[in-house]
This record gives sequence, C-alpha cells and structure tokens, in this order.
Amino acid sequence: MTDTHIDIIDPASCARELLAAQHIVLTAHTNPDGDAIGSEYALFHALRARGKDVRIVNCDAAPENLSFLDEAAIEVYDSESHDALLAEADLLVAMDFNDIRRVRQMEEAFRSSRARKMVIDHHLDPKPFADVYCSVPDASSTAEIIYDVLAAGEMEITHPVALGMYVGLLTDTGSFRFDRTTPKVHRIAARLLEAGVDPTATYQCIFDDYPIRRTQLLGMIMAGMEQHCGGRVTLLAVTGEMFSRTGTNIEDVENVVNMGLAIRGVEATATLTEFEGQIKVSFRSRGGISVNDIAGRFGGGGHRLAAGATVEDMDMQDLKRAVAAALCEALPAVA
Ligand SMILES: [Mn+2]
Repeated sequence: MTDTHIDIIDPASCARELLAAQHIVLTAHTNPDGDAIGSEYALFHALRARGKDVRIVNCDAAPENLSFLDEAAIEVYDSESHDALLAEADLLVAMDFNDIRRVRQMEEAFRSSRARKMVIDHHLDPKPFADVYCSVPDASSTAEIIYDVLAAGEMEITHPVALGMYVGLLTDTGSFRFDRTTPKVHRIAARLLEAGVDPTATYQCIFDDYPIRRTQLLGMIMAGMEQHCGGRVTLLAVTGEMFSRTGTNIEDVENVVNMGLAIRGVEATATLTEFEGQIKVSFRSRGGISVNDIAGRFGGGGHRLAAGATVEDMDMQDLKRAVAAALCEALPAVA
C-alpha cells in the first residue's frame, strides 16, 4: 500500500466492518452541518441498537439549530477527556469529510490512534489518511450513504436513526432542490417519514427558528453584495465586525452563500467569511462552471456545484478581487 492509495469499499463491506467492531468513535468536520451531525446521529443510534459501544466526538459543538437532536449524544473534543478514547477504540469513523486537516485540533489524536480508520463521505478527491473509504461522490449526502450502509447491514431504522438521516438529506439537498436530489433521495425520504419523521416539525426546527440577530446579520451582508462580470457573478462578504455588531458567529451564515445565486442571471457566487484570523470562502455554481476546481486553486475543494476553501494569508479586499477574477475567468463565453 502506497502513501497515496485510497481503498474504496462498498456499503456492504462498510456495514460488515462496522458490525465487526465493538468500540467505535464517530467524528465529523469542523463547524459540523446538518449532514455531518445527522449522519453521525443516525449511525450512533443504529450501532448502539446492535450493542456497540459508540461515541460521537467532534472538534466543534453542533450549531444551535440542530440542538433538537439529543445533544447529550454529541461530545466536543478535548484532549484530556478523549485522547485515550481515540487511542483505544477499534474503529474511528470520519463522517462527511475526506481530508484529515478538517478535524483541526483532533488531527494528531486521530492520526496517532492504532484504531482502524474508515471514511464515510460524498466529497470529491479523498486524501490518504484512512484505511478504507466508503466514498460515494455521486451521493446527495453522507446520510444517503448511511442509508445504504444500514440497509446492507440489515440495521433497524428506529425513530432517531430515521431523524438523523432525514436531517442530513434535507440540509445537504437544500430542502430537496440541489442537483443529486434523485428519485432515490425521495424514496429514502419516504421511508424515513414512514419510520416516524415529521417533515414539518423537522424543517421548522432547522430553518424557521432563527434568533433575530441572524436576520440583522443577513441585512448587513446583503447590503454589501457585489456584482461582477455583468451580473454573472456575485460576492458576499461577512466581516468579523459584522459578527461582533450583531452578536453572531460563523454558524449563523450557514446557507447564506445560496442567496448569492438566487438572482436572475447569476451563474456563480462566493461568500467570504472572516473567522478566527482566516477567511472561509464558499463557492456555488448554477452548473456552467465547476467551483470544485476554483476552490482547489485556493487550497480547498468539494463538489462541482458547491465547494469551499480556507485562506490564511490574504486580506478581505485582496481575496475578494482574486475570487471574483477566478470566477469571471472560468465563465463560459457568452454566445
Ligand atoms: Mn455532506
């Protein structure tokens, strides 16, 4: 096995490995989103029901709008409480990410553990850090892959298992509208409703229960929207000052990037967010260009229509110019 080898496994092998382990730790990327938390939550409950010792340890807390999922299941990493757990587990499962740098302060404990390491994820271009990868870039969400894994392992879809997967599907498909919202996605959603998920209540918990400060922040962000290349590209910027003036933080800008695309004639957009001395750039495309490639130029990646990067050594104005130029240059010529 070379350093760069990625060993891809199918959902059936993934289920077999999960069921063969006893002490399992699930983890997700920094600033975990609905798919990361929902997928962990579903797998946690499915494996617990099969008698496994399972813990969820993340580098950041779940965002407030996902707190309706039982938060007691989700632990925030600190080296004193968790390094021994990570070192002594049989299996570490990296969920909804494929690059070890995305667990930041947990990276060392994850790397140095003798446990077998598995990735379950749907992002492009997995990086070599795990033993096996249940990597399905065509899947809408990690939750969709979890559904296939549970089906292959004949694991029961109890209410919490269904709720976790539904949260993942709902959030990563942009409420069933992004590409990869396939007939299969809707069939899975139907099965989850049959298992007792309430779609109205779930949507309201996630998207209709924001604190007012978030709307105040959105007002500032929208007021500063920039248009480039004749309105085919938009940029949104979120500064540290906006966060401090409104009492908000990075979790309040989840999904804001999609607003830059919700305008007639816009083909691609980016949102730049100042956060802990870095700038997080989220890209979205309507389909004409692959923003995965553009995010790659800034040291990130993701999917063809949705990607991101974190930039450390540029200020906001310079980065805005560079991002606008990269997006405009990538646009197809107008006929
Ligand atoms: Mn995802």
